[in-house]
Amino acid sequence: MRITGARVIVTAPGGLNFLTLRIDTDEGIYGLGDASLFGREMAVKACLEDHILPSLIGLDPARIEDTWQMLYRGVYWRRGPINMTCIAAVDMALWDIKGKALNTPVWNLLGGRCREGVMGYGHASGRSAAETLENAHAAIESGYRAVRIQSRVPGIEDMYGVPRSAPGRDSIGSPWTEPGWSSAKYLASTPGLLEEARRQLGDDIHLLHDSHHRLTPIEAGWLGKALEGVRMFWLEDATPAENQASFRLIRQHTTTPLAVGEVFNTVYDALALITEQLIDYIRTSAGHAGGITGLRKIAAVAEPHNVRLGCHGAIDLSPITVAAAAHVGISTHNFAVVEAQQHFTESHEVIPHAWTFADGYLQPGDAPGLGVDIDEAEAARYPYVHRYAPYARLEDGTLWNY
Ligand code: GCO
Ligand code: MG
Repeated sequence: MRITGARVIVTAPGGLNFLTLRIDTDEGIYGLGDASLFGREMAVKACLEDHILPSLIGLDPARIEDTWQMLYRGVYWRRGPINMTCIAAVDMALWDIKGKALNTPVWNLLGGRCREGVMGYGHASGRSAAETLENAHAAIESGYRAVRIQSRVPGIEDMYGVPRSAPGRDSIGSPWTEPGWSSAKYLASTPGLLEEARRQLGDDIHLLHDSHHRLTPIEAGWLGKALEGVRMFWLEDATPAENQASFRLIRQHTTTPLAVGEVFNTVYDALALITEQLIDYIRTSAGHAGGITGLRKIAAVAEPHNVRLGCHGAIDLSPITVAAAAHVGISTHNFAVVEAQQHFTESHEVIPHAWTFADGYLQPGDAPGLGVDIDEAEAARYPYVHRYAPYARLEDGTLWNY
């Protein structure tokens, strides 16, 4: 079999941009991969179209590892989100082709099932603690066993992870600003929110929380310590992790489990975190960390260090990345949980899939390959939109981490 063509399909169902790579072969089998990268979509498209796709024509699609190494090791400029998202898309499409060619699901090629389902965590958020907890009860009623709890902090109008003050105010067009972040206010209210969540939701529910890079390492240590009585499943992205040594400091102060790495692209971004056992969960996704091959390399390093995968699965990653997580998750021993934020209805229509999510667990299904497709007529109904994450600023106007 030979690769005869490859192209990128851009669509924004529900207003979120998805990039899908389709690789065609001379035997009529095609594979799909997710190339979505929120806020930098067109850079990924250009990198694929101008630099990567021409080099794939004529290659044997069965040579997944060799192609991965060619695009990673064979190119002078390594790592980085744009490059690794491109590699991810190619890699997923090749696994999809291999599964279809052998008429078996990708999870079977990865070693077969090692669990009955992949636990997914839901989101509960609100503009008050009461609203957040009401939504958490609803998430549990809908079947989730693990829930991420985020609430607006009194005194901060708009912040990551909670409904906006003015619905309709949006990030379309150009980046906009979320002013008034205060770590002091956040730290004053967050332990109480999670204590109340534990009290109301009981001991059987896994509780998660995402600080979204807002804290300094010592503040993160304080928060982790303050949350120890809650027995959190994890505290996510407590501090930015470019400096992996930050986590040594956090670890000295708290036994609250730590998750980090949705913005990482390779195992090297987390090597010290993993080998020094400074974190408990690595958040890398197939979509942003070199595909199924990239994720497996990370899982292999993490396994002997007691670090488990807890993949990023926000709705700006397409249902193809969810499929990849389902196939890796069902067949990888140290896979703990996947973020299972519910996609918009339009996203399911544009990218139909064999994976299902019910009673808190993701199932990859039995379809050959990744079990995904793209309806290009539907996709064409949702043109690209300029959309960015906001800029966070402190109360005095200083730019802060979003
Ligand atoms: C999460 C993430 C997302 C990201 C988003 C960026 O834990 O789900 O933090 O909400 O902010 O995916 O593109
Ligand atoms: Mg996050």
